[in-house]
Amino acid sequence: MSSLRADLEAAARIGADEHGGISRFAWTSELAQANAWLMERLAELGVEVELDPAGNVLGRWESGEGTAVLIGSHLDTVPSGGRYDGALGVVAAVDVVRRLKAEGVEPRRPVWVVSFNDEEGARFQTGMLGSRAFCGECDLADWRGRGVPEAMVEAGRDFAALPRAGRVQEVGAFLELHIEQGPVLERLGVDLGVVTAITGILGFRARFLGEANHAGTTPMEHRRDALVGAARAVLALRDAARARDDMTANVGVIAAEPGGFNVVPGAAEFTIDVRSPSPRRFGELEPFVRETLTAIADEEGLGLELAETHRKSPVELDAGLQDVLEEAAREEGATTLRMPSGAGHDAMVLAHHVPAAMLFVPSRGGVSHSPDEHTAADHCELGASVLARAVRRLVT
Ligand code: HGY
Ligand code: MN
Ligand code: MN
Repeated sequence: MSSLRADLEAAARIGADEHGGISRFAWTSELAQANAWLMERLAELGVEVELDPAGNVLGRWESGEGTAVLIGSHLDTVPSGGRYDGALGVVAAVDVVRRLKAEGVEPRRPVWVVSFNDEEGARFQTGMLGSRAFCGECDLADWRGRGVPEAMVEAGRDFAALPRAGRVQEVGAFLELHIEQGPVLERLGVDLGVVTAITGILGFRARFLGEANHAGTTPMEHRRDALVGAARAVLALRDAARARDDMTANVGVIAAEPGGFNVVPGAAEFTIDVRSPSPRRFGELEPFVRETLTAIADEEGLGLELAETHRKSPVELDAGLQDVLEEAAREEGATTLRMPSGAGHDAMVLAHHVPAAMLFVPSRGGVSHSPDEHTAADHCELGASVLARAVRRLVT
C-alpha cells in the first residue's frame, strides 16, 4: 500500500462515528488526535512542526529563502463526513514533502504544509476560522459571540492569542488538492479539475416566533405556527434557486420549540446557506433572503429574527498557478478540465492575500459531506503526483 493510501486510512480511523462517518470538530479531542497524528507524520519528515494559536497545524520545511509555497487543506469535518474532504489535501501535502525529500530536492524557498482548523465550521457555524486567522482576518468580536473563547479555554488554548496566527505575509503561493464534491469530472471522464473560481457563500441563522398552543383545540385559521413559516421558507428558497443557474440554497439545521408532538410550534430556528459564483448575484442574496422571510412572517403572523452568520465572497483563483497545475497534469499524462468550485475552501480565504490555486480529483457519484464520499485510489495518487510536480516547479 502506498504511503498516501496508508495515511488516508489512518486519518479516517480518527473520529470515526457510529453512523459510519467521521466527526472531527474544532477544538475537540477527535480533531486534537488527528492533529497530533499529523504532527507525528510531519516530524518524521524532519520539518519544523507547530500547532499555531488558531489551532492550525503547520509543518515548515525551511529551505532556501523568500516566501513559502504553502500546501494543504483541513482535517476537520462536517457532522458524519467522509474520509476525503480536506484529509486528502493534507495527506497529499505530506506526501509531496516525502517525495521531494526522497528525490533529494533542495528547495530554493520554504515549503510549508498546513492543516487549517475549522474549515467546515461545524461547531460554530461559521467556517474557515483557521485560515482567516492565518490571513490576519481575526474577527474576535464575531467569534466571541459564538462560543469560540469557551471552546478554546476548554481545550487549553488562549482566545486572545488568535491574532498571532497571522503569517500569510510569509507565504508566496497556496496550492490545495481536494475532492471535487460534485459529479462533473466523473460524468465527463476527466482525471483532474483545475479550479478557476470559488463560489460565494452567505449564511444566516433565522428564527420565526409564533405562539405555542394546543395541537387539537386551536382552530387552524388562528394558529401562529412558527414551523409552518420555516417550512415555507425552505420551499421558497429552494424554488428561487431552482429557477436559476447561478444560485444554490440549503437549510441544513432546523429545530421547533418547545418540541412536543401535540404542541403548535411556538418558535422555529434554522440555518440558511445560500451561494452564488456570480459577484452580482451574490450581492443580491442578502436582500433576497431578508425580503422572502419578511413576507412569510407577515403572511403567517410571525415574528422574525434574522442574523447573518458568515459571508465569503466569490473569488477567482490565480491564473498563473492554474497554468502551473495544468502543465504538471499534462506532464503526468492526466486529462484536465478548468472548472469552478461550488464548495467553499480555505483557498478562497488565502486567494484574497496570495496567489492561490486548487486541483480537484473526481468524487464517485458526486457524493460528499457523507460517509459515502469516495475517490478512486488511482485518482488520489494522480492528484498527489501532479501536486508534487507543481510544487517542484515552484521551488526549484
Ligand atoms: O461548506 C463548504 O462548501 C465546504 O465544504 N466547507
Ligand atoms: Mn467540506
Ligand atoms: Mn473541504
